[in-house]
Amino acid sequence: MALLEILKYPDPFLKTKAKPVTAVDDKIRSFIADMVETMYHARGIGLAATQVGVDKRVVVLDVPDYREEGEKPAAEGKDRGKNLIALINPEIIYASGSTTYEEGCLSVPGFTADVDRYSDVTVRALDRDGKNIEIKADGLFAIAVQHEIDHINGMLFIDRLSRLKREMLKRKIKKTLESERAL
Ligand code: QAP
Ligand code: CO
Repeated sequence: MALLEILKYPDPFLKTKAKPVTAVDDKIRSFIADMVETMYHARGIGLAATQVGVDKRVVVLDVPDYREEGEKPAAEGKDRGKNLIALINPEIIYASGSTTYEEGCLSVPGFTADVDRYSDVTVRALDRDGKNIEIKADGLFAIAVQHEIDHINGMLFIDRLSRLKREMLKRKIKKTLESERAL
């Protein structure tokens, strides 16, 4: 097990469209274990391979069932591991409805924005054993799955905002990064 380095916006690797996994073997399972460890260490609820500099279609998620209003979306304490899932080569095969949620991202730490997405999705993927699975998702889990699949397609939540909001947020991030560098 090992902690991996999480790439931060504007790292150009985050724009990579990741390649499908061709064999679900021990090497992939070991990488998934490292991703899970890294996600928990960073107190996230989802992490995609692209975020740790790996060009593979793999995501891990552990989305808690219940959160207090305004609480950070971390899977903590007894909830940790309860909803843990790894998805290999995930694909959205059905989507409906719409929802808006204030999203954050481990690759854009400290910033959030309201993002519009489907409220309900069905995802087809391979699990850690290479078995075909199909998952119906709603609520925060549906949002998280779409957010992570965006990552392996080279997209950040910032890219889902209207042009004006996107430019405003990018400017804010740039200014913050510049002031941090000046320290
Ligand atoms: C993706 O995001 C997500 O800025 C996972 O300071 C986002 O785990 C799924 C995090 C929204 C569903 C809804 C972000 C932790 C974690 C931060 C995360 C931070 C600390 C983000
Ligand atoms: Co993210």
